[in-house]
Amino acid sequence: MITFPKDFIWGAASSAYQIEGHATADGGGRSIWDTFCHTPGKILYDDHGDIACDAYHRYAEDIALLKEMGAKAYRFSTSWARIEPGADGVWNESGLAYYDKVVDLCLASGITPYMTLYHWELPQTYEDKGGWRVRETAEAFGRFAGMMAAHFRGRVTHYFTLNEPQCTVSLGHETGVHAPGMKIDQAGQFGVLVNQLLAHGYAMRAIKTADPDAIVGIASTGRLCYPETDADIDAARAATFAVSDDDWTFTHHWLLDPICLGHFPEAEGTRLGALAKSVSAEDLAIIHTVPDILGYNIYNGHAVKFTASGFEYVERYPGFPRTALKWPVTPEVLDWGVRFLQERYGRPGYITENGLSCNDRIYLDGQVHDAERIDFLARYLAALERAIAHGADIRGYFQWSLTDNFEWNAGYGERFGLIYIDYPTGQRIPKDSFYWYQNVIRNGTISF
Ligand code: IFM
Repeated sequence: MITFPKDFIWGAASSAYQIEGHATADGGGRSIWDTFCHTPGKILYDDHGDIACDAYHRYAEDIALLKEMGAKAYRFSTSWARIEPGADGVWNESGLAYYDKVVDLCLASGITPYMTLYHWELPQTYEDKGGWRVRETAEAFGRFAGMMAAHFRGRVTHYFTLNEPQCTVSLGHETGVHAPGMKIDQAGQFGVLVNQLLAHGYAMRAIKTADPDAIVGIASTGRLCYPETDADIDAARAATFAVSDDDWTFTHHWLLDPICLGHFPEAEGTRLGALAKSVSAEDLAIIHTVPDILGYNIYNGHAVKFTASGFEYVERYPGFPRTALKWPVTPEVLDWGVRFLQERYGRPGYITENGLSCNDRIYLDGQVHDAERIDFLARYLAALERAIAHGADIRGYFQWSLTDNFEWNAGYGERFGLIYIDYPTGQRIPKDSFYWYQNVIRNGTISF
C-alpha cells in the first residue's frame, strides 16, 4: 500500500473556456478562443465553447460533486474577458459575481479555491491591441490580477498567475493550432514569452500588494525526461534542461529559470542566447518575482539513456501504451520529472494537472466504466509518492479534469473528466474513476 502525507491536498482542476460557456452573458466579452473557434476549420468538427459544460449555470452541481468526492481543493480559472471586456480597466461586476458564487460555494462546501487568473482566455479586445506580442498586455494583466486579489481577499488564498505560458508561445504563436492562431518567427515567439514573464512579475507583485497573505504560483508545463536505468539519471536531467534553438518553446526552464533563478538558461552561441541578452536588467528584475509555490502540469515524458556524446531518447517499442489522444503512458515522469524540477527550483510544488483522455461512453447499465483512467492514475500517483519519499516537496495533486470538457483544437472528442458530461443534456455522470479517487482521498492511500 502506498501512503501519502496526511496533509496532502487532493483536488481536481478545470478552466473557464473549457467548461463555462456563455462568454458574453451578463456583459462579458469574447476571448481569443471565441474568435478562433468560430473560424471554420480551426477546431475538430468546428466545435466551440459557446455552451461547453454550461458550468456558467451548472457550477453548483459540479461543486456538489467535488464535495461528494471529498476534494480538499478546486483549481479553476477566471475568464479575464468576462471581467474586463473592454480592455480599459472597467470591471464587469456581473462577470465578477459569477466567480463570487463559485468561490463562496467552494468555501461553504469546505473546498479551498485555487484560482488561476489566466488559462488562455485573453480578451479579444487585448488581442486587437497586439495580444501577448506587446508589453501593454503584461501591464494590463498585472492591473487585472491586483483588482482580483483585492476583490477576493479573505476568501481566495491561493492564486496561479498564468497557466502553461509555454503553450501560448508554442501552440498559439509557433504552430498556430491554438488561439490566436499565429505563426511568427523565433524573435516574435521569444517576445511572447517575455511579455508573459513580465505579466507574471507584475501580477504577483500586484496580488501581494492587495493581499500580502496570498500564496502565489504559476503553472508550468514542458518536456521532462526520466532515466532508462539508474546509470542514466544525469543524462535524463541534462535532456530535460537541454537548450536548443529548435526545441525550446515547450520547456520548463525557459519560463522558470528567469522567474525563479533570475537569469535565462545558459545558451551561448544560439539565437536564443542573443535574444535572452536583449532583455534589460530592469525587466529581468520584474520577471524575477519568485513564486511561493510552483504548479507543474505533467502528462508524459521521454525515457533517456546516457551516451558518449551526452544522451539519447529511448525509442518506444511498437504498441507502447497510449491514451486516447495517443499520448504515451509514462508514470516515471511523475517521479523523476518532479525530482528534477524540485532540485532546480527548490520551491514547494503542486501537480496542478495530470490525467488522460479516454474513449469514455455510457455503458448499457447507465454508468461510465473507465478502468483505463483508474490504472493510469494509480500508476502516476504511485510514481509521485516515490518522488515525495525521495524528498520532493509536493504539497498537492489536482487531477485534470473534474469534468469532461472542451479540449481546445480537439473539441469535445477527448474526455479527460472524472465526471462524464452528456453534452446533449448537460447531465453529469460520475465515472468509476470518480469513486476510485474518492477512496484515494478518503484514505490517503493507493493499493493495487
Ligand atoms: O486541457 C488541457 C488544459 O487546458 C491545459 N493542459 C493540458 C490539458 C490537456 O490537454
